[in-house]
Amino acid sequence: MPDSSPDASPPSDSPERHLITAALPYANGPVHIGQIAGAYLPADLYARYRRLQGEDVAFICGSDEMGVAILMRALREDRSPQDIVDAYHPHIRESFERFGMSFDYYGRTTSDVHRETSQSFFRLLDEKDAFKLKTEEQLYDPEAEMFLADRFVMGICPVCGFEEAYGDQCEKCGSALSPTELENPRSTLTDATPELKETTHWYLPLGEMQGDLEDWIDTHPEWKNNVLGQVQSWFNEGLKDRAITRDVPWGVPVPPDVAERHGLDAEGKVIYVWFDAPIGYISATKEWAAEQGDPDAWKTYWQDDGTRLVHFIGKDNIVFHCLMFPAMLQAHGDYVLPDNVPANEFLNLEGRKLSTSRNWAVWLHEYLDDLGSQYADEHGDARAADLLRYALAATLPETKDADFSWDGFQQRVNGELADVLGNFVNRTMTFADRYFDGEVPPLEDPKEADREVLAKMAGFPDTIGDLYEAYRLREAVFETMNLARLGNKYFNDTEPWHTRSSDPQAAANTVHLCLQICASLAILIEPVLPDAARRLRAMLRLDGVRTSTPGADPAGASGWADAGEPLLDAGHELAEPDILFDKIDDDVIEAQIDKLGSTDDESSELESTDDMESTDEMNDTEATEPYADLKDTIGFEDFMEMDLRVGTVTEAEPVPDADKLLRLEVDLGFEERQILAGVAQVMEPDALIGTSVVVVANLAPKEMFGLESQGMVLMAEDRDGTLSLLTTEGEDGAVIR
Ligand code: B3M
Ligand code: ZN
Repeated sequence: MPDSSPDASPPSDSPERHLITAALPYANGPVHIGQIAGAYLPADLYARYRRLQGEDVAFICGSDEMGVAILMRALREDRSPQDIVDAYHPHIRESFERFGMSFDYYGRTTSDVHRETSQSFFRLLDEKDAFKLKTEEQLYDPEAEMFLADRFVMGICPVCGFEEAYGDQCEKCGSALSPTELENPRSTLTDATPELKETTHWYLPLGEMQGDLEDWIDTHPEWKNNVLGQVQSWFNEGLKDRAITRDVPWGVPVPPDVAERHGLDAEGKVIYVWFDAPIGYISATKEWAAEQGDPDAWKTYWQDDGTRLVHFIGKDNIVFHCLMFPAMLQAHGDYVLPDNVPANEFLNLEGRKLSTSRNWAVWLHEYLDDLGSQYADEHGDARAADLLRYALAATLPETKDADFSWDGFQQRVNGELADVLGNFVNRTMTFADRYFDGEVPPLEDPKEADREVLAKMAGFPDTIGDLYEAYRLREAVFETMNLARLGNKYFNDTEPWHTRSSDPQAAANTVHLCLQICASLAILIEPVLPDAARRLRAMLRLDGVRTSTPGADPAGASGWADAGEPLLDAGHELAEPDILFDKIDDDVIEAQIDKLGSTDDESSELESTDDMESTDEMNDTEATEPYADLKDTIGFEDFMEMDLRVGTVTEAEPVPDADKLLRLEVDLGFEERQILAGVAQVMEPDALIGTSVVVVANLAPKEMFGLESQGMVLMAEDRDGTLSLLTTEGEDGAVIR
């Protein structure tokens, strides 16, 4: 058996080879955020990170189209299983694409290559006498005239007592089960109490394979505790032989020649879906290799010791990826074994367990339809995807179950993406645009604070990279945002809006270094925010850097490791500043919360997505909130009475006891004003500093909460009460008319 330990890796100057898989979703329904947080987003973050490091990555996924889960849906809807997978496979693939999943290949297990690959695998193990054949009594539904495999039977879990355990697995405790182990079994087809009837099946003798599996698992003490814990408890119980064939009418057929070897008839027998599905990773890699014009390349990934095979899955798939599939690979002998299986726990939604039948779920395609359509440009999906990618990455259930809430989502977008990252990029770009002709100013005679920020920046790629490599993705993303936080703090501390006139070179140094931080961010944020990274690179005109999109690398490009060093030369011309993230309004959040728990079946929603959202929702807002009435006409002279000026906010802090007010110091060029503004609930004080605002400069002073407000800062108020600050590009003191 090939050795997959790290010492077998190629020398460090050649790129490491990574075969990264994400669990193959059953093509029997749309994808929801629980699955995204469990397997897909973590896999994508990791694959993108590895590509940015310049490593050799094959990122493989596809639809799981066999098995009882598909058949059940088909029977329920009175359609053929093929019909079901033909509808959902493209739907899921498209949702993933819109979400920015960067698979190198997305296959399907109904393909010919897959049938051939899984049948040969089965045949080879049979010829090696790796299986046992057992004739046993199994649960049979006399009404449906069918054996009750897997999900066709429900009952009480013998391990944890959960009452709705399936015949192949308890979704509560994760135990792999056999239908006959369930207490009080009943048919999910007819609700009948099953009878016992004799049949012959192939078994994977996991009991006998336990020793080899234990030896192998022992070589991986670095795996996550939640994964090792589950595996250990199965070892403690003692592994049981698992049937790997079924008497059901949908699946990869048991090859007739293999049945004949044993004097059996293959008719009506298929390979168990958990035997063929992981082989789906192999068949998809074959198809990918063929598509690349190098049909044998799949072997390098699967059979060469240097490969690091990593399976991203949810916790309910641990037993299959850590024991059953490795046992199959060991029995085969030609394959590498997984280097890691970083399984995640579950994601709850608004404090409750996700439930697809009760529609207590956020469906990926609906999220993208709803939030993506808010943007006018053709990148709406990608922009909306970034927000969800970030919010989910920040709450990944890596060590324990985690909760997704819409308020939390809004908080992450508004308070972190917009106020921290977006604000940093925007104030930097705006300053460069306004005061340095849109060019990178030179760095000269850096002061202590400048040298310090440069030194700190240098450490980020390694710190973040180490977290990715330890599969601590949530922390990796948090640490990435810390670079933007560092940028904001440095911008605030060095006060370029003051030094601009008092010490122009100091202001140039601040902007120079802030632009370098923006360039680093344009690389380091890409795993989690691929579209924002694209737009930030365009703003900076940052060319010649690697991207994490498959096959899109310019040769000799700089990548992850270079992000610690300055990437922009003095004099480099920048593009126009652009807002990286818009804030999410309350009504968008409320609409999403309203959707939860609605009784619509997700399948009918899938079919009606195109015509569904067109009129209703959009007209709704327009109908309910009237525009404010126009005020009486005034003369030109009346308007000219008002003295409106541009000013830059130089300080901002909360006003004690007043939850709506912030105390601002505003520089009007010719004088400083203290102004109280009712924006505390919409903006972070830090986010305001350095912003150019519109001030009513001749308004009579007014005292509030013991402080004098010397003017007013103008804001726009939407019909629903949402406030946004009016910003401008004029110089401080400029007259607005
Ligand atoms: N389709 C179960 C799931 O969707 C299964 C994963 C197969 S991975 C080889 O959770
Ligand atoms: Zn259980």
